[in-house]
Amino acid sequence: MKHKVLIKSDEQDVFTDLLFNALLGFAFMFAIAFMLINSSEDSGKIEAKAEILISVSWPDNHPDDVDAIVEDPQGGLVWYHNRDSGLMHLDRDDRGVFADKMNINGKTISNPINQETVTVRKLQAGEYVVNLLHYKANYEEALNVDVKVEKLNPQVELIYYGTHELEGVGDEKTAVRFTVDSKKEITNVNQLSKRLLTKAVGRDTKG
Ligand SMILES: [Ca+2]
Ligand SMILES: [Ca+2]
Repeated sequence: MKHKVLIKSDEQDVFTDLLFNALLGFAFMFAIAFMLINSSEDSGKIEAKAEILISVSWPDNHPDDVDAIVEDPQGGLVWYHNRDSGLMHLDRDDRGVFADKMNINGKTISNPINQETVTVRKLQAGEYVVNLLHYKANYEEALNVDVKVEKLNPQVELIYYGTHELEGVGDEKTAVRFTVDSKKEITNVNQLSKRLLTKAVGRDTKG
């Protein structure tokens, strides 16, 4: 039979082992958690990377549906029917006031903003064309649409800002064209008209 002090010492050893294992377990979980946090931050950075931001906006609460159509140097199109080309991405098809009301926790929240944003994720040398399409018109008078093009790297640089009038259903206008040269500089910003809808038409209409 062991002496009372020795028994106590054994119990303490078991306890110390348990405590040590528990601490080791916690340390391990912390390490895993940190690795997960860091990796998700990293992938987030990659996801958020953009070279050019193209914003198309029209007055808040206006019921008209305007569509941004952007063509890249390879002839790839991004628009409401094809929101992602791999190199370009359209955030959403803003349809005026349609689908601008959301139900959050039983309350109806409305988003007055009318805006479509296209991000160019990787610059290709050649010409980009930004067109506007008046997909749905509710009034006789022309609709003013603002177009902004920004180059984001190495610092934010405004390439173009202008207002364009859309004059009814089916009206398609070239808002701006610009060329990316071999040094990734923007040149030849102009408004020469180019129809992109002829390429896009027949592929789809909205439901
Ligand atoms: Ca739209
Ligand atoms: Ca809207």
